[in-house]
Amino acid sequence: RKFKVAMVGATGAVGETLISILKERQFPISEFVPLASERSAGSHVEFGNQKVLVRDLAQYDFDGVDIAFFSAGGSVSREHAPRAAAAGAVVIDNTSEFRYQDDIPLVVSEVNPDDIAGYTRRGIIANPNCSTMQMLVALAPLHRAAGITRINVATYQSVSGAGRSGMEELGKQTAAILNFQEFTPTKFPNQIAFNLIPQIDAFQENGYTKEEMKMVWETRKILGDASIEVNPTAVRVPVFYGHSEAVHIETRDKITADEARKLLESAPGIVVVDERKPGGYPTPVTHAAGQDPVFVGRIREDISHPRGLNLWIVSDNIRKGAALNAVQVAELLVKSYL
Ligand code: A2P
Ligand code: 11C
Repeated sequence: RKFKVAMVGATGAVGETLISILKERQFPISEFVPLASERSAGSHVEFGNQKVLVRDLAQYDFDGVDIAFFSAGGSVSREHAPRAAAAGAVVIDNTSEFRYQDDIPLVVSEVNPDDIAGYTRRGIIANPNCSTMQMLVALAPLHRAAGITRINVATYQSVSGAGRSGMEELGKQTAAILNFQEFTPTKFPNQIAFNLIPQIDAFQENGYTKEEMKMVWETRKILGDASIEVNPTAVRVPVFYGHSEAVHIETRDKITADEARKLLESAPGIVVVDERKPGGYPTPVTHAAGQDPVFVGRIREDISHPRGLNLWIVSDNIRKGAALNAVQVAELLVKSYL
């Protein structure tokens, strides 16, 4: 069977990658409907060797659509995802709009695929935030083996997480600085070229940012364990594609670096790059950008804690962090449920 697939945000950074991953993985599509705002309606996107007309989401009726991917921001999902679901589509939503609602499944394909079954309640499946996604692909096997009790994490997040305009801002600022020109930051709250910014998304009342709290809420929901403590600091860095994370875990049972390395080497979706020599670790540019796996390196026991372990986790935030996981969820959905 083939499926009618709609894509809200088809002209954006995640949408573009969603299209190429659907094609790469030969997702069974009978009809593809790209949707965006009225700004892009009437333009075309490339779908394999076809050019497909982009339609205005606000005017579009989802009747007959089987699967609808949403990657156009939370407010767009809030308004339009429920009407797509009411029309009979299963929505796979890339925004944070529905993630924290109890009757909405939040799924990492390698970690909690069985939670997809809950899609029948609202017709919506939420895709986690990129920084949570790659962290949990790597931590779930360790959690199953040794019981993670606490996670300390500092992220190094690329500008593509902020969409096309984030990438444009890094490119333009870099060019301006190298040409001794003035500029004013617009997308990010500070200069991002040749700099880094310890703020992603809005500050919350507790002094953490929303990006940081997403990692707390989503980790507990996906691992199904509300007792896990998560202490994140999220930082934007001048990298185009690929988020990196310095992660420190504390476990109930002791796990050695060798045991962890073995577990990760045989876990799905992970490539271990962990040689203790110059260059023997993953970086966003040399390993992750444009690739599917979550790369893990710098695996070592914590010299300050008897049951502590350190890891360095790198992945393409647009692929596994968003588009790839959404397609993997769609694949599981059509295989077992539709
Ligand atoms: P548009 O091309 O019409 O602006 P990115 O994350 O790279 O910034 O991309 C955002 C995506 O979300 C784009 O495809 C954009 O389409 C789409 N989008 C933004 N606002 C809306 C809206 N109000 N209705 C439909 N699509 C929207
Ligand atoms: C970033 N993580 O890197 C954000 C982007 O909740 O899906 C994704 C926001 C989300 O800026």
